[in-house]
Amino acid sequence: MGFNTITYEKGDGIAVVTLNRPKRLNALCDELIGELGTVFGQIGEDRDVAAVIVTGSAKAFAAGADIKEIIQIASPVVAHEFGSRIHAVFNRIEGCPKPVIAAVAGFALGGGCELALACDIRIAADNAVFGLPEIKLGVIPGGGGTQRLPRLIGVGRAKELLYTGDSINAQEAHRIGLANKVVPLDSLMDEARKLALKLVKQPAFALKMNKLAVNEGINMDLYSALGHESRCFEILFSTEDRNEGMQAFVEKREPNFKGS
Ligand code: CO8
Repeated sequence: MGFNTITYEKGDGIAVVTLNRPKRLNALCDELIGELGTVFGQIGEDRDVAAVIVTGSAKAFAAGADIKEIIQIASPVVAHEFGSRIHAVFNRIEGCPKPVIAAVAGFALGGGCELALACDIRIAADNAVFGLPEIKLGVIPGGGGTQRLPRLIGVGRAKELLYTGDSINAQEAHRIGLANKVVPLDSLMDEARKLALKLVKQPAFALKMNKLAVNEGINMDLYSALGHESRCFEILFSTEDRNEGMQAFVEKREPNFKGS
């Protein structure tokens, strides 16, 4: 399927989704949001894909929602429709049954930062800039920023970023836990692929249960979440990969996981 605002390629079990509106710093226009939703629908069902990388072309990951589009929103009703659509797409990315790595170079602002937050792991190039500047536009983040950021880095630090709208560099993002690691710009995609390849080799269903345990458990109280973890743990004792993993350990050899 052809796309206008993103590019999509896959190989070695890895899908790479590249935001591609370089003249607008990959601002998330309506068409791009729709295409992201479509491609993640395909990725979710594609058995050839075991890990995903989301990145941006040119000098940005994404500089936020397309302000030249959202300036046209004239009522809370339309804003609600827009926000619901964003949430549906970002929730689809967060809920993707495969691990999703954000490879962030340059600006990840507003909706761009929120997109990175919907991914499982964020690798930042040393030129990355993160921020939620919506307050400076007279609004607040509408793509999950007020919810996913505090869950990731803590309420106090998140409020400082949300209230000031200040941007932070890659090192600061790493220090506060927003970025998992910082790498030189020219090795960003190599690092993201290296991590993705490592994940491709993991037992796929166990990886999926890991993701479910974390993503669903984080929205529960502790004891419900521990029960949820138990169910995810128990079901893995019916898989061939569990037999293979433990047998390989006993036989002192590398496991050969099949994803079943
Ligand atoms: N929307 C539309 N166009 C943009 C955006 C944007 N978010 N960001 C940059 N552009 C355009 C610029 O207008 C410019 O186009 P033109 O040459 O035609 O004027 C081109 O991209 C290059 O940008 P700059 O010349 O400004 O580049 P600089 O390197 O000087 O500055 C900045 C880069 C600092 C990133 C600057 O462009 C900037 O501040 N951009 C806006 C950042 C921002 O406020 N983002 C938040 C947007 S609101 C939001 O995300 C709400 C989220 C709600 C839900 C989630 C939606 C997906």
